[in-house]
Amino acid sequence: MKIFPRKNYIIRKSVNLSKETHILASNLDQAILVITLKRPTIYYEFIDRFLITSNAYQIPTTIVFSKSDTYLKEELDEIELLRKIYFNLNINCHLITCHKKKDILKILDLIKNKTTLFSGNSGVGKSTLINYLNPKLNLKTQSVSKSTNKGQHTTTFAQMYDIDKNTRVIDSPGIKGFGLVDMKKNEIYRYFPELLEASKKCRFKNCIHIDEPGCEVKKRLLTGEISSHRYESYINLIHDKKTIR
Ligand SMILES: Nc1nc2c(ncn2[C@@H]2O[C@H](COP(=O)(O)OP(=O)(O)OP(=O)(O)O)[C@@H](O)[C@H]2O)c(=O)[nH]1
Ligand SMILES: [Mg+2]
Ligand SMILES: [Zn+2]
Repeated sequence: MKIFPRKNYIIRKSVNLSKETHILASNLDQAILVITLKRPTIYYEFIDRFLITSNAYQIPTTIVFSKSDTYLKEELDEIELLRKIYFNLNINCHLITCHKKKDILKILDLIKNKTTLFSGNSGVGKSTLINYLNPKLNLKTQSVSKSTNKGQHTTTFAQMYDIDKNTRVIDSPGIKGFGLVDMKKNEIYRYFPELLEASKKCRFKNCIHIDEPGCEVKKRLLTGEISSHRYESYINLIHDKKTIR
C-alpha cells in the first residue's frame, strides 16, 4: 500500500463533550458546501464556520444551494441575497435542483478532473446529487423528517467515489454543528477576508472590532459594506467558548 503525504485536510471539533477532532477529508482539490434554505433549515453562521475552516486549510469552496425546485419567491430572494454576500467575497454560488439535467451538467463541469468533498447538513441532498453525477453509484438517500425538518443522518462515513477516470467525489455524513479548532479569539477576524481588509485601517492594531474607537470594521458595517450576517457570525464565534482557545 502506498501512503501519500497529506496535502490538506478539513478538521472539525466534535460538538459533544468528547472534544475529539475529526478529519473530514484529505487530499482535496476543493469542497462543495451543499445548502438548503428550509428543509433542512440553514443557519447562516454554519456557512461562515465552514468557510473559515476551508479558508484556513486553503481548500477552495463553492456553495451549492440545492432543491431549487422547492422554493417560493421570497425564499429565492433570500438565496439571491446570500449569493451576493458570498460572491463579493469571491466565493461562487450555484442554485440547482437535482431534477434538471442542465444543473447536473453544471456540477459535472465544476468537479471535472478534481477531487471534491461534498459537505453540508444532513438531508441537504449530498448523496442524491452524487447519484445524479454518476447514476451507477446508487448511494443510500432518505427523506428529511417532516416533524423536525432535519435529515436522518443517512450517510454514516465519508467515502470516495469515481465519477470518471480523473474525477473523484467524497460523500460525507451530514454535519451537525461545526466547532473550530485552534483559533485564538484575537485572530478570528483574519479568517473573514473583508474584516481583515478593513482591520488595516482600525485605529488600534489589536482591535477585535467589538467596541473599540476608530474601528473601521464597525464603520463599514454601518455603511453596509460589511454584511451584518457575516459580522453576526463573527461575533458569535468570538463568544463561542467551545471554539476558542
Ligand atoms: N425536491 C428536491 N429534493 C431533493 C433534491 N436533492 C435531494 N432531495 C431530497 O432530499 C432528501 C435527502 O437527500 P440525501 O441525499 O439523503 O441527503 P444527504 O445530504 O446525503 O443526507 P445525509 O447522508 O444524512 O448527510 C431526499 O429525500 C432527496 O430525495 C432536489 O434537488 N430537490
Ligand atoms: Mg448522504
Ligand atoms: Zn476594528
